[in-house]
Amino acid sequence: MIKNRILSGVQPTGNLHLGNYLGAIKNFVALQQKFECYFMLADLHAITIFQDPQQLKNNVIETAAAFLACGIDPKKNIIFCQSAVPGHSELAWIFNCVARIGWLNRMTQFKEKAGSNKEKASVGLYSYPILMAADILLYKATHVPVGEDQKQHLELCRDIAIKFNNDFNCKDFFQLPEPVIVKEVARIMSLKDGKKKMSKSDDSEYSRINLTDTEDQIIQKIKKAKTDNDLIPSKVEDLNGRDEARNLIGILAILKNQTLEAALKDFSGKNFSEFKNILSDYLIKEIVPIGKKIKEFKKDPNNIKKILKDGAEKANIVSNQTLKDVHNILGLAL
Ligand code: AQP
Repeated sequence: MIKNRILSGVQPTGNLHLGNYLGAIKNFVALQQKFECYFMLADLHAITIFQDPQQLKNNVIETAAAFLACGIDPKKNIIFCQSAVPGHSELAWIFNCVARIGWLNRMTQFKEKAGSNKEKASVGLYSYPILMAADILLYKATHVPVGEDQKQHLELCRDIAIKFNNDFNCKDFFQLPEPVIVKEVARIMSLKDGKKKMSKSDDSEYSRINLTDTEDQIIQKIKKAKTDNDLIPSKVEDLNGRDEARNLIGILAILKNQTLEAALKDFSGKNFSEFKNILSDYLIKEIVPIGKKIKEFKKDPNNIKKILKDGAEKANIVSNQTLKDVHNILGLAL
């Protein structure tokens, strides 16, 4: 029985931002101390929405550079590109035959991502959670760090594991992965609209802080970040209905490793201009060094490619074993 294995990933879709960092990558860095970690660049997930091929290649290098710049250690962890391990696609197909259409129809993220034009969305976008289940179960990951938006997909992964084990009478073949809910998992919202999450694909650069932003860009973006005309309150409940204010104060609280209450205490009764200067300072301190390291790592793409190749080799060993067992269980490829 595997005890402590994590699988997580980030789509190489460019513009890595503060949300990806505080909501995911920073937590990966902490998790590597306690778990055996598989961190993947989820390029097969990325292509559920059209990606320019050359841009995708660049984004893979950029995202891997960001992993390294943030402190993920390639000697301790397996960092790899999803498409370099064919087992992901194969197990996803097998799970397509296990999962039920009704299960997928309940996935709210598809509804959000496909928007009003569902008929025009790719089939891949619809079956994305099946590939995610394959990603996790291929390595028999025991734990998956998830934010709110991914909880439903992890439930689906568990349902697939249960049905597979039952249908094929192989009790416990797939262990049920547990969510790792990082305390106060950061959900960082757009700087322009506190109801929308900060996102790589937002057309406006002013909606997000990129990990490669310069000091000046951070200052400008925070200056222009939407707030309201009221003063900063002293109580958390007074932030209700003030999404932009809550978001900015929340970001500062995370950066200072404080509760929202404590952050409010420092600023209650003040307006946002002084607050924004301090927030910019904290962001610059945290983000600018990462951006510099990303640029350094990107200067040597061959080093990054080597790390990904080594990672894929290790990942393929585990993947091939799982697939061999699955073939046996299903009566495939004698
Ligand atoms: N705004 C966010 N706040 C907190 N966490 C976030 N994540 C993404 N946005 C935020 C977390 O980052 C990890 C990697 O995300 P992803 O690239 O796999 O996909 P995503 O969630 O679709 O990210 P984006 O930035 O919103 O990209 P696009 O615009 O391409 O869809 C995940 O753990 C995610 O929760």
